[in-house]
Amino acid sequence: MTANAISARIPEYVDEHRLELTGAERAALRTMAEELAATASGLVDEPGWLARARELSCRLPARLLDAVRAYRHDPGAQGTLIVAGLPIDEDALPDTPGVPESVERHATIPAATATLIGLQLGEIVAYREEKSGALVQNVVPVRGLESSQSNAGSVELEFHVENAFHPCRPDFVGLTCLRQAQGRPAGTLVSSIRHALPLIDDADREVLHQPRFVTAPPPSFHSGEPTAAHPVLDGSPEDPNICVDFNATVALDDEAKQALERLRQTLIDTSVSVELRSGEMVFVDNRIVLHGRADFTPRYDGRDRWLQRIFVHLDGRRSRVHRTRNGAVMA
Ligand SMILES: O=C(O)CCC(=O)C(=O)O
Ligand SMILES: [Fe+2]
Repeated sequence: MTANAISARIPEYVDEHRLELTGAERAALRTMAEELAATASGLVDEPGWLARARELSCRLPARLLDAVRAYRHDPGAQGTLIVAGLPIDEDALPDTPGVPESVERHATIPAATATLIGLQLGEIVAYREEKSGALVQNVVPVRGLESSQSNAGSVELEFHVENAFHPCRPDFVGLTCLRQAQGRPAGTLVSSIRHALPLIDDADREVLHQPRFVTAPPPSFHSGEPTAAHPVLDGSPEDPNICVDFNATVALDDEAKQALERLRQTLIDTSVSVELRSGEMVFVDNRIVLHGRADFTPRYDGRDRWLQRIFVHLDGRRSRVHRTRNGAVMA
């Protein structure tokens, strides 16, 4: 099917939300991030710091607020929001961390910037059982974990919905690029069910809407139980949500297995590579978009690919039962 035939069959969504900040907007954002870096305690995970970040986030540049609001209203066909021109100075960064489970506890300019934007999209959350519950997590290659199906690996990372097994998985995943991979770019791969759906036949859609799949926690989680049987597609048949991790979801019968394999292939065929450069950030709508990563070759020389990740929920009340003392971390 040609691209035109595909677009004729899907509703008219914005395809990709994208904003390039002007020099003046970048300077304004830098001033806010610097103020936050100097706000006690200077620690991202501390409730007082986060409260100040939430206040300041209301004063982001107007075009950025507009872009975030439009994306929240409707994430578009590709389900991504890309913001370019963030105040990140690659030459001023320390070496790319190389240790397992690395997180950013300090209110650095990149961490503060992502937090400010994320707090306008929704509520920033984390999971105690993953990366010690830090709100800003480093996505870096780790020596010895090359073949791991986690963000510490460097082999191709299978398409997944983030924490697909979890009843309160993120609504959005935000990835900020501090440092691009050396040599060949290592793209974050995204694939939207809104692009893939027209290519899935009716029989497969019906199977995928039935609770014939089970999903286990990803390797980054220290504990957690596999789900009960769940559907992969859910909600509106013409614009469904998707919940699957091709490294962690298994079909419970042969027919479901075949439908799942065809879905995987269709999502690969309709995927897009987002090759972030330093100072660019992408949000993926984790309800309609799967993400993964191309393979790459780390050098472990302090100049490797370095992203930072945040998770965003739209409805804090829904996760309240998992969050102790009404904090940001789910138990
Ligand atoms: O490295 C990437 O581009 C994405 C990795 C990933 O899936 C994640 O950090 O959740
Ligand atoms: Fe992921």
